[in-house]
Amino acid sequence: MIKSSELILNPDGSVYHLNLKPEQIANDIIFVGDQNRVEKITQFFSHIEFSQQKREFKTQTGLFKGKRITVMSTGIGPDNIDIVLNELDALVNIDLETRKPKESLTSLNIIRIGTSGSLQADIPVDSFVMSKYGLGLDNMLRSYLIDKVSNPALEDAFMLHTNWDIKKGRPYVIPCSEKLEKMIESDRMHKGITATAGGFYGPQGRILRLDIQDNELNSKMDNFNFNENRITNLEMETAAIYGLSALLGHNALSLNAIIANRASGTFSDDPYKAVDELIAYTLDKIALAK
Ligand code: R1P
Repeated sequence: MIKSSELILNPDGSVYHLNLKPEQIANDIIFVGDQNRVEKITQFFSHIEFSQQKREFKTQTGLFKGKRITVMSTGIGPDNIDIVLNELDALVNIDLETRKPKESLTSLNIIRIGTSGSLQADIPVDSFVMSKYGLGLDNMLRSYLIDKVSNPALEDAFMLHTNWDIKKGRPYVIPCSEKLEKMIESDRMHKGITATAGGFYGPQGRILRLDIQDNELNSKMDNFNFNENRITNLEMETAAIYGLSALLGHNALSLNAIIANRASGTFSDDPYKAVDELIAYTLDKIALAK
């Protein structure tokens, strides 16, 4: 039995941060970072059966072209992903009455629709990136036993190429779900490794007033190549989503609208348009899937 200090439930029986009960979520789930992006997606639903928000975690479940989908905001960063994935998994794979893991486990399909900065000059603003791998620079996942899901060869190559300082912790690499990759891919998508940072400024090489540990990290990342996979973009959630999903038995795929190009120093004139297009693209692919 999992103690009430470890799996915290609210007085109504919902999980602590997400404020959700098992029947309120669908098997197909879309993650967004920004809580205001939830309704940009659910505005296209024919029916919304449920709406909830606690802190930055806003959830709506409804129907799109007959398919039941949950859309949920995760807020920013891998620490939030730890909360969201563990509580979502508890909703489907732990009996909240007995507080015991279920014998038969459920696999959720999780697709992130995010925004991100490209590291490659030829992946311009307003394009879409699908993350074949998540490269976690943030350490969150290292609190778990990850040897069965991580990719030491790719991690070692990255550390060697960038002369990575191990004081920052060992990066981890986790692949996407091949099932979701096949469902969503098309010529419209750039594909590659998405680096996930544990912060927005220093951890992504942005210098305002503070010196950073490695000024050259972004340029070293942009010419890293491992078996024809290069690092396409930099954001703050993908590797953590891939890692916890792989460990817990869920399928995950991360899609990002590129709103900044760090190589050319440009920012989209209309970042919302690219996000809107990625939303329409993804919803149609989910609706078409069996
Ligand atoms: C930073 O501004 C946030 O934007 C990106 C980053 O990953 C980070 O969460 O994604 P979202 O737009 O999905 O939040």
